[in-house]
Amino acid sequence: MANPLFDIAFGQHVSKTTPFLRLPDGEVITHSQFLQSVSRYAHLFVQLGLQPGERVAVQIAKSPQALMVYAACVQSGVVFLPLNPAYTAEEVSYFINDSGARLVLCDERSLESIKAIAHSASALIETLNADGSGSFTQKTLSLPGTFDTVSRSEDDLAAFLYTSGTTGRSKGAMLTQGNLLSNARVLVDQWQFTSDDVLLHALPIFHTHGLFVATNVCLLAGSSMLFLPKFELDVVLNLMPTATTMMGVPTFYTRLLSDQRFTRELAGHMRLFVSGSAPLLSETHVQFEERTGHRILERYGMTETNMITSNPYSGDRRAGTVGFALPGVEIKITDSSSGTSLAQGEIGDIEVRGPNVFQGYWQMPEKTAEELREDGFFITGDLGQIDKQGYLQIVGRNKDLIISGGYNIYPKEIELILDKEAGVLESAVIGVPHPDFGETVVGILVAEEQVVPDLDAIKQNIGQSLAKFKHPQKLVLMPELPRNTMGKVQKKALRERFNGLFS
Ligand code: MLC
Ligand code: AMP
Repeated sequence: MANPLFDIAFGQHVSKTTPFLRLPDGEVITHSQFLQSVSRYAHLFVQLGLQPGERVAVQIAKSPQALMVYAACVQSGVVFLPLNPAYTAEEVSYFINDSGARLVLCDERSLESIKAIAHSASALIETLNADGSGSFTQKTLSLPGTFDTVSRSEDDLAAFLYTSGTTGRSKGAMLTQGNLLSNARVLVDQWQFTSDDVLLHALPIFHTHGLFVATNVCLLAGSSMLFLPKFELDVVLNLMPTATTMMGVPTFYTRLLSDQRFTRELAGHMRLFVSGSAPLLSETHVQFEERTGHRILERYGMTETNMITSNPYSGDRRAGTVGFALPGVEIKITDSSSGTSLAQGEIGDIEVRGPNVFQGYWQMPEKTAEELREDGFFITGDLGQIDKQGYLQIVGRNKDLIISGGYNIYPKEIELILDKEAGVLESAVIGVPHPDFGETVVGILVAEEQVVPDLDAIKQNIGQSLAKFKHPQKLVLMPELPRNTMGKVQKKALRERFNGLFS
């Protein structure tokens, strides 16, 4: 096949005048309208001199046009690199330079700050705003609505998704067409998506969940999407009776349950609710079933691996578990130090192998070798156990990571910034339970002798460097950090101490 991902996900719909995207204001974009714009965008990539395999870094709001950029990248063989619009210029600078992006797409409002970064990295820059306007779309208006799809193989790269690391340095996970396609095929089958489905899409599209899981599944099945700019409770409640499925992070489900308008009748037209990206509390699962009669289907995945496991569509969806390995995907539980497989029921590292697993981290062979074994097993950094029936339960993390509202936050990245602040001797960043976001960030600071650090100034400074969702919700001063005999900071003790801060 000439370009497997494009042909199967997008191209198969080229002449369809059926709805693909339904927008909250009632506007409908059909498959063929969508693909005509995609072709125009692909032509512009060629005009701008982009070669297959080169990267396009995209920091724009969620919109139909943003999705068209993804599709145009696939059609022209260019690598799609989506970035959270919440990232600061400092964060974006790292991604542009590290990836060697040839083109940067940003909102007009951030043009001033991003332009200098793009120029110094010798990247081109164009704008694309939330309403679809901008220099990029302007230049595509006169271009043809058909494009000769560039030939690609399943081993060619389709996307780079940056994922932060325990060292504080983000890594570009390289995902191939085959990684994305194999996973979407399995999920369509497992979750029984068809062209009758209408997915309530309220997730961001710069992460695996909203971009690949939601969008690729709908494309492969020919389903349509109610495409919302973000999760807004009123809008979601209003539109739910016209949808059949929803994918969300646990915060979506706790927010729905917190509203009395969310009733069994309102969810009556829905056939499936999927949750992932962060742990779904068993009590949320139970409350949801009591309220709606639906059992949320929880699944487990990662940027590097796409989806790994899923609870069954037809069988027992078990609260507190993430189900079984997907067809074609192998999982095993191993001993952290030796890497050997553990007996059934024991707790250890979750490792995964299959066509879903990425190719490695961009220009970081040592990091890749640390996490991706030669035999193809990827060490997820999550700890789990498999019960007698084969259900996987995630019991913890072997990596210092906080998941807030489905966003991953690596404490090291924040600690490196806090440690540089005036009057701060050292810091420790932890995640503590939060009623809305599941976990939230707390920064613990130890002051230099005889100094009282200015916490307000520190908060302000953090804003220059880090996206809002990574900011500590609270900064606390302590005389010293608890350490074990090896001198390692005991974060568990800190988490226990500050456990009730937000409850
Ligand atoms: C927003 N804020 C957050 C936040 N989201 N803070 C911490 N954690 C978050 N996740 C900040 C805002 O900047 C704002 O700051 C304040 O919190 C309140 O905003 P809000 O309006 O209540 O938040 P909202 O915009 O509604 O966003 C919450 C959310 C959103 C949960 C809807 O974060 C979201 O869509 N999360 C999904 C993340 C996701 O897609 N993850 C998938 C990763 S892929 P202020 O101070 O300005 O008010 C992956 C693999 C897999 O993990 O398995 O799927
Ligand atoms: P990311 O790096 O953003 O792709 O996030 C991947 C991480 O999210 C995994 O390593 C897990 O720690 C976590 N995760 C994803 N799905 C689940 C789930 N259903 N339950 C618990 N944790 C999850």
